[in-house]
Amino acid sequence: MAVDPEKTSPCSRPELFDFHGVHMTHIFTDNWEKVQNFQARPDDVLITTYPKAGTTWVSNILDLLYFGQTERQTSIPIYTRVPFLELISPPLMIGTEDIEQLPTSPRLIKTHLPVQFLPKSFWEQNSRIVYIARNAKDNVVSYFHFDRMNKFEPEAGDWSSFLQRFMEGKMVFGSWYDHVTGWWEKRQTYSNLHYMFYEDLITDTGREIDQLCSFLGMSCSTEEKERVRALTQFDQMKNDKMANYSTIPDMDFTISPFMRKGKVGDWKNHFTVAQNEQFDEDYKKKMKNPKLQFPY
Ligand code: PPS
Repeated sequence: MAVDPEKTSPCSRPELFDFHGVHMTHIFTDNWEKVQNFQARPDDVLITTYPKAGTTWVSNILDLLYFGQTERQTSIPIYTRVPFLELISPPLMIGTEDIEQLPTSPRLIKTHLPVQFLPKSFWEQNSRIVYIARNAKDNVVSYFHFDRMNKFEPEAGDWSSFLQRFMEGKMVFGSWYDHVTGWWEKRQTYSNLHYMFYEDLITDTGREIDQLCSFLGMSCSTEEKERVRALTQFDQMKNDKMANYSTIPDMDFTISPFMRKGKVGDWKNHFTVAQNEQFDEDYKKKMKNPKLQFPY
């Protein structure tokens, strides 16, 4: 597949377009054929989220649980240890190729794909999938600051127009509402899917690590789990060059750091009362499944 270098220039931000009913940018669709034909393995572990829901945190937890604290953690950035399946930004990052080159077993793989776009081999191979969901209000705030600082994202614009676009699902990877609901409902037919919440990770990281270990069939000692918990606390990761994305030149940390606040409830510093009322009203119409509840 030929890649137009113009389109991948970090100087020009990519445009959003409708891709099979989901808003996307070309850096996540240019490699579509290879993504769709990707060959998953039965022991692959897929870390799946809507953007900004805790992917990096859980990636780091799983990487430490599986491979321990070795030179790997101190010398290889998290985005190389856990490649991003659908990302294509040649020559540095081509998710499908980066995964093929992983020396580890299992392979830890990151994706933001909505459930209907996941390559079918993951289902066929019955690979383990960890899905992390984050409440919509904190999620949109985190996404806003990310789009301000990341030249690989469309322009963020101002906060109120960004919030409007979020409610309309005109974000890269589409509608938050469809994403979290689609993956939630998939649990009914696919049992190898562990659905967890960012807010629970904040409240009791140790308990969530326990649950991850049992889902992954791992027997980790209490000391081991405690070490992983401590190593993946927000301040620890914020200062860890191999986990905090500071090695990516197209992210401007003077605008906003990747590890920004790491909290539940920061939305209260962004939403006006009117925005909050409008958001809640719209939310009720879109989120019809009473079992899928988020702490705000
Ligand atoms: S991405 O770009 O989609 O992969 O981003 P993602 O990693 O999913 O989400 C980034 C947000 O997760 C926060 N984060 C953490 N919070 C608490 N503890 C730890 N260890 C941690 N690591 C990452 C990060 O700060 C982003 O949230 P905000 O609200 O912007 O701070």
